Amino acid sequence: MEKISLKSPRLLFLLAFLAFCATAARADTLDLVRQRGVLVCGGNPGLAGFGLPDDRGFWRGFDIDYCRAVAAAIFDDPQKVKFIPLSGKDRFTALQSGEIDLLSRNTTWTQSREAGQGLLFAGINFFDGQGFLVRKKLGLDSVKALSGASICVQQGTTSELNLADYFRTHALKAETVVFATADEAIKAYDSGRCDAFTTDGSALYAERMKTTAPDDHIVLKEIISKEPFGPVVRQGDDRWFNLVKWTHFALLDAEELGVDSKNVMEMRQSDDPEIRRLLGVEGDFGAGLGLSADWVVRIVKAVGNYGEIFERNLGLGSPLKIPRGLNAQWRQGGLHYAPPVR
Ligand SMILES: N[C@@H](CCC(=O)N[C@@H](CS)C(=O)NCC(=O)O)C(=O)O
Repeated sequence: MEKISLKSPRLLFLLAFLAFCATAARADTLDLVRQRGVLVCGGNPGLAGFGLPDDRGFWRGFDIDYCRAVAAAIFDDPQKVKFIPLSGKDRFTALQSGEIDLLSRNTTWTQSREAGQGLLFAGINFFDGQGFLVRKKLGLDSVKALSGASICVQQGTTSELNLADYFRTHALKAETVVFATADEAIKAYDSGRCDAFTTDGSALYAERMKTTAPDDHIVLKEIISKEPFGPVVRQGDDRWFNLVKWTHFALLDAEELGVDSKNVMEMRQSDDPEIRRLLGVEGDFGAGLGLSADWVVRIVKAVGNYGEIFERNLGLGSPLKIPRGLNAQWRQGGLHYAPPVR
């Protein structure tokens, strides 16, 4: 075996590398982001409504607005974000390696993605479930009727795993055809390579628009899984985790309390103690996050509250026309229920 001397360049390199890793593991993300002057966010480059650069390269979408909300909380400027386009397969490595500070890309919260990969989900910002897109003319009315069909699906997603589970547990046969990107999968489906295309219900709305004749396709009513999406950070930096988590809660609390991008400045004069705390008029709830007291004012001024973000990107006024459904506030029969700022 080769001996390594204490002065060996390889040993010195190894020690330097270990020291670098230890520093990176302990690094304070908020400090790094401030020094850099920009937040680095991993986003979806191809999913209308969630993440997609427009013709001029300006990133838009529900997940994109979450990155902008965090940038607004830190810099009072929602444009101080650099977006890194990530595929379903590459998204977690980009976060683990430190290439991005935050992953915000229609990512389903699962146990193994969190506990098994050194990551933390900062909350659930979109409640979804997996569905199927099929040709209307087939006259199908249930997923079970797809037995024996070929189904297009994207690699590295929960959609791929759920599909296998569902067909096995229901003793159905399917030919699964796997693609690296959604574009390839939907093109293959559209060209007739598959009888169905499966993914998150929300993405089916967006992907159907990419087919040559969107009206020739329908989304089956059945949902075969739970797909709770949320922003993701690395483990080991509690303050950063809290900052992202409370940005999400603040967006929800603002909606619940009727604070929006148009009225946020005048709402600072409100007598309601909950609104006064949220907007930093009473108390200092930003300090624990490393932010100034008016952190929520900055967020809401820049991107609006949760409801505004939803409507602009996904809601009935957007091309996707997704109803609030489970994504309504708890008082409206939905599942969104944010802890209070107090
Ligand atoms: N929510 C699921 C699926 C996420 C996913 O990647 N969905 C596809 C839906 S079509 C997508 O966004 N693809 C966009 C792309 O690869 O350009 C997960 O976290 O695994």
